[in-house]
Amino acid sequence: MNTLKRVIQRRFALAGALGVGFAFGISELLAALVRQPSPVRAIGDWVIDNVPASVKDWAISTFGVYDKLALVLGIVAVGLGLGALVGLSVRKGLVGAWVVFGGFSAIGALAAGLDPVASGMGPWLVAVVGAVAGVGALNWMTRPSRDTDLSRRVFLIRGGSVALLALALAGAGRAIAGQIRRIAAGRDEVVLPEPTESVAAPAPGADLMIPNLTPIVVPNEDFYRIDTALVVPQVDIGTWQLSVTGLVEREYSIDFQELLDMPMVERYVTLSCVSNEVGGDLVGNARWLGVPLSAVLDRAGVLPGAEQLVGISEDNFTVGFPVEAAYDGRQALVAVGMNGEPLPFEHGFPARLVVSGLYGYVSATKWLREINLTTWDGFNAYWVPRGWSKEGPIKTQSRIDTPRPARGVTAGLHPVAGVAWAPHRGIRRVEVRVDDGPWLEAELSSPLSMDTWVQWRIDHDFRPGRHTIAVRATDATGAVQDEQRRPVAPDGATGWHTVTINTEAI
Ligand SMILES: Nc1nc2c(c(=O)[nH]1)N[C@H]1C(S)=C(S)[C@@H](COP(=O)(O)O)O[C@H]1N2
Ligand SMILES: [Mo]
Repeated sequence: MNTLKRVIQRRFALAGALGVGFAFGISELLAALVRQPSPVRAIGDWVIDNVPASVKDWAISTFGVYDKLALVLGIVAVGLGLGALVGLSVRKGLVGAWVVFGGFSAIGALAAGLDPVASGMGPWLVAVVGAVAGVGALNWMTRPSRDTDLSRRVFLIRGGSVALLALALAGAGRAIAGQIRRIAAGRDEVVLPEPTESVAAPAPGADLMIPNLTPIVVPNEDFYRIDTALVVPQVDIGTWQLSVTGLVEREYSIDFQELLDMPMVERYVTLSCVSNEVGGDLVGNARWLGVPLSAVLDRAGVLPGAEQLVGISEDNFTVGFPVEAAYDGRQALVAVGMNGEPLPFEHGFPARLVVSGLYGYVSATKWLREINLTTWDGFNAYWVPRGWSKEGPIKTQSRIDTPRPARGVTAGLHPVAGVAWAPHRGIRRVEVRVDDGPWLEAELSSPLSMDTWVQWRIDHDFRPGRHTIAVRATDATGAVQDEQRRPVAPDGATGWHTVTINTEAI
């Protein structure tokens, strides 16, 4: 193939990719306007719900909190790649283009139809318009010279316009969708009630205030976020209802105001994700405002046969945990407030479950819609058939926050500090070892409660050179954190966190 021919081939491929980009852009905007899930979002949601657990572990460990962005970019890349192939065939006619654009749109519409927010033919409208617009754009970019050669000038002007327009449409679609839902949700209007039982503000010794040490209460914007939602559900509190169903004397539903009118308490509780690696940051501590779960259940009257409490979200995510967790004295809340504000959308507005001592995947339903009481065998929650343990008590863990190799450390006296948690058991002791030295007991922050993490610190005089620091915690029952390294699946990682640094002489 000569060079000119190759250049032209490339132009046709690019035109195909741009056509798909245009179809994506139009469908983002149209989906926002008619309030349907966009095809990219719907396909992403489908992928999230259907990938094997091993792929999900890989995605979280590779991309961390950017796993969803990576998925969206991946879907867009596949689309553009298919578009490029179509572009190469377009000189023989538009049949191939119709097949691929139509097929991709149909998949988008089918996936969107599975989404709880989809309505009727809405997803198909978005799909048809997207496909027609995509093929139309491809035709427009390539037609003037399809049977000759696609001239550079024509292609630059038309291809460039399509690219810009596609980006503008997609951007507008995202912005409008976000804005529409934000306003409709009514979060800005929520006034949280005063708790009947409030917690004291952290005493001076509750936060050791060491540079680079995680604060004892993590601000909402820094709090880790893990969920299966590609687009954060923004539930309208005007229509939101919480239902309590299943093995109860009287099922009931209440609206948001009725929930706010129930007795409110405030609790510090540390949440942790089962996917948190040893030393990882998928753990956080906040002050939650909410109704005790026991009060929500008592209003329905739990029947003796009820063993498992299933929390169901607006986006049909489910958790399941023993009903006793609502009654055995641990802090279990239907929470509406986080660190003094209504729950952020990312963290479950308008209401979520918070259960001390249980990993989030079995307990912490965000965007809560229904609490269903059933038997232990009666239901498997979302992650159970995906290979995760049916019960998920949080394992005792500790983490070194400072020093860390990335920050570079000079020789001399430095604080060694971090956090340790064993929610609802509490932390009795944290020990630190540098190199082959003895285990030294660390100073602990005064705990906010037995449901929260503590900070710990020792000071160590580092000689120049390579040092390995290890930490281990002992919970209030006297059990020492498990030394054996185990992966996060199926029920949470174990092992001691170690950090190796190179200190340099000053
Ligand atoms: N609706 C919904 N709730 C959910 C999840 C989810 O995927 N969907 N993930 C759970 C998991 S695995 C964890 S670790 C916590 C995380 O809560 P956060 O994002 O507020 O930190 O939410 C839980 N609640
Ligand atoms: Mo999690």
